[in-house]
Amino acid sequence: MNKKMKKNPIKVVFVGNAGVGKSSLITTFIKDTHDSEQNYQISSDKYKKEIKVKHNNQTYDLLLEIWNSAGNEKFRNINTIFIKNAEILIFVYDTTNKKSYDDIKEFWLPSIKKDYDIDKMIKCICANKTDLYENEEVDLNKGKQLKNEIGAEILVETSIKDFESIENLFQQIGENYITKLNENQNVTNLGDKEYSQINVKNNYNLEISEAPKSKESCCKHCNIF
Ligand SMILES: Nc1nc2c(ncn2[C@@H]2O[C@H](COP(=O)(O)OP(=O)(O)OP(=O)(O)O)[C@@H](O)[C@H]2O)c(=O)[nH]1
Ligand SMILES: [Mg+2]
Repeated sequence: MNKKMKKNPIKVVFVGNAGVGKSSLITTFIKDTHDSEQNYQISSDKYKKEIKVKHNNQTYDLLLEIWNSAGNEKFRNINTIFIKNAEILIFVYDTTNKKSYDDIKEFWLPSIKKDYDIDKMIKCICANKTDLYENEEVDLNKGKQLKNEIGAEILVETSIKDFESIENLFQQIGENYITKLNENQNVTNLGDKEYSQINVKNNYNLEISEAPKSKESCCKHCNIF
């Protein structure tokens, strides 16, 4: 099966207070290792990662461009610049730190909403550090409450000590992305449709301008096997 090079990655941005584990989650996922030192970041950095997502008996190959950001208050005001063109927003809080949870609603959401229409983005709440349950300050019910309040599509619990939980985070966002893409195009199976003449500009900033010659490629973000 031919696997084509992905040209236009899906932009995923991590936000959340300093120390909640954004860098750890990303680097663990990318490299399968993590830095146990807590280092405050002074700028954002990005990573690319290809993931496979199963949906309706098909496997989609998605290329993610994962943007990390700095949670430290000194650098917060520059953070939202990196939200531009984001398709997926991941709000991370530390389950052992109530303030990091509260700040999603009190700081991160309003700051981002000021400049961007977040209704057009897939929103994911990530409750991190679940391995530290003895020090838990924010339980899962609070996570569910937040999910409803901000209209997030996804809520996941993660721990850098549990690689599967991080894989699950990325699977969930990938699945949600594909589902939304299907809904937006009002089709049930991308691979079975002819896309010639269709030029869809959907909420996720996707453009399908060319019909795939075979059933391998459905849009500029993904390939179907
Ligand atoms: N036990 C445990 N520690 C974690 C987890 N995730 C992150 N940490 C630790 O928490 C600390 C902060 O993690 P970082 O990844 O640097 O946090 P950050 O959100 O990137 O912070 P800033 O870059 O300052 O915004 C580090 O010491 C990590 O090892 C987790 O799931 N469990
Ligand atoms: Mg960091």
